[in-house]
Amino acid sequence: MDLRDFITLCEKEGDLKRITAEVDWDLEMTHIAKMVEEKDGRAVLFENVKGHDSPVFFGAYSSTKRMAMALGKPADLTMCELSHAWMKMSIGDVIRSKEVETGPVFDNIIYEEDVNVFKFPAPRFYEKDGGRYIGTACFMVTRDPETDEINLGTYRSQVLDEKTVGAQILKGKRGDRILQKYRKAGKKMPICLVVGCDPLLMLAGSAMVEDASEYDVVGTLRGEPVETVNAKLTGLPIPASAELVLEGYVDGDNLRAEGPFGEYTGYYTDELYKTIEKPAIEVKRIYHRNDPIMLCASVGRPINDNHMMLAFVRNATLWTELTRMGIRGIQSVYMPPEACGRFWAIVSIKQMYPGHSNQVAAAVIASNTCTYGLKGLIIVDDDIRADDLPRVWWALATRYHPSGVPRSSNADVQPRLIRL
Ligand SMILES: Cc1cc2nc3c(=O)[nH]c(=O)nc-3n(C[C@H](O)[C@H](O)[C@H](O)COP(=O)(O)O)c2cc1C
Ligand SMILES: [Mn+2]
Repeated sequence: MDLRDFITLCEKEGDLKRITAEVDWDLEMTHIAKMVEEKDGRAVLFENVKGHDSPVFFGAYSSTKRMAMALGKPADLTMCELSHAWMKMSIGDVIRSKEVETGPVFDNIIYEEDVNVFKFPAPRFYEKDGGRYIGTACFMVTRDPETDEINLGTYRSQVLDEKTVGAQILKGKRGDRILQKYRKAGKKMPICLVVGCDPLLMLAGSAMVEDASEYDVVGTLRGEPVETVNAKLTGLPIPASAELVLEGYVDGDNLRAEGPFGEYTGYYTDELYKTIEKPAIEVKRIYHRNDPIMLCASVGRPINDNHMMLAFVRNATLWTELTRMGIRGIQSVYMPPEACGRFWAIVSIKQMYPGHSNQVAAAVIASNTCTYGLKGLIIVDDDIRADDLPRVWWALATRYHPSGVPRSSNADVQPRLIRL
C-alpha cells in the first residue's frame, strides 16, 4: 500500500472529504482540517492550497475505522482489538524490507543549489507557532553507525529556512542515541525525512521499537516486505513509493532555535522552549513523486489525528512489551486518546496470585513505551475491558479506595485531592 492507495480506499469507504476551494496554508488549512475531523469525521484532501500546486492530506488516523484500514483489518474492530492484532502480528516471523532498483519517489530530483523547502505546502498550524511545519505525520530514517541497523523515528519538523528543517529528536530516544554516536565521532548524521507514504510506515516510525528496523516491523505486519530504494547521497533506504523525501545531514554540534508549537496537549510548548535549540537537517537533495501528496496531522486539544496515533501505537507496543516480558493474565491494554494517547494507561488483568496487580503495574512503568510521559495507571479486573471507560469509572467508584484499604462501605471515604 502507498498513500495513494490509502486515499482511494478512504474515498471508496465514504471516508474522504475533498476540498477544492482555495485554502491558505497559513492557519486556515489546519483550522478546517481540525473542524472536519471533529464534526464530520472524514479525512480531508486539500486540492487547492494557495500559492502551491500539490495537495495536502489530513486526518488519515483520526478514526478507529481508518486505523483499521491502514492496518488492513476489518473496519469494525475497536482500538483495543487493533492493538491486540498488532501485538500478535509483530511477534511473528520477521519479514525484512526488500531493496528495489528504483521507484516513483525518484520521479523528480532537486539538487542542493535548487533546494527550497518553501516550495511545498507546509501549513502553519497556530497563531503563536514559530513557523511552518513540514513534518507532523512524517518519519526520519537514520542508520546506527555501530550496528548498521536502520531506525525510523517520527519527530516534528519545522521549516527553518529554504535549506534547513528542524528535527526535534528528544533526548534519550533511539534517534538521539544514534545522533550522539555520530557527534562523538565528529561526524554529521545522514538522515532522510519522509513525508507521505504507506500510512502504516508512519505509525511504525512513532513506535518505540528498540531491537529492529521499523521497515521490518511493517513488513511483518503487512505479511510482505516493504520495498525501499537507496537515497542517492547517503545510501539510506527510503520507501520506493514515498511522496516526498528530504535528504541531508544533522550536525549534532550545530543546534537551531525551533518552535513554539501549538502541541497535541492543547497547549503551546512553554515560551521557554522558544530559546531551546534543537537538531536540524541541512537539506541537500529532495526527491518527490509528481504532484506529491503531503501527509499532515492535526494537533491541539484531543481528540485528533495525533492522539489517535499516539494511543494506538503505544497500546500496541505496550501490549507487545508486556507479552515479551512474560507477564501473565493481561486481557487488554488501553492508553486513552482523551488523555493525549500517552499520559494514562489502563490495563485489564485476570488476577491469579497475590501481588499480581502490583507486578503488572511495575512492568507497565518499567516498559520502554511508558518511560516517556506516563502519569498514572489504572488496573481493572478481567470483567472490564480496558477501553470501556464507563465501566472503568464504575470500578474506580466502587472497587477502589484512596487509602488503599478496601472497605465494605464507601460512606466514609476521604477523597484524595487531585490539584489541577
Ligand atoms: C505525530 C507524532 C509526533 C511526534 N513528535 C515527536 C517529536 O517531535 N520528538 C520526539 O522525540 N518524539 C516525537 N514523537 C514520538 C516518537 O515518534 C516516538 O517516541 C518514537 O519512538 C521515536 O523514534 P525512536 O524511538 O526511533 O527515536 C511523535 C509521535 C507522533 C505520533
Ligand atoms: Mn525507531
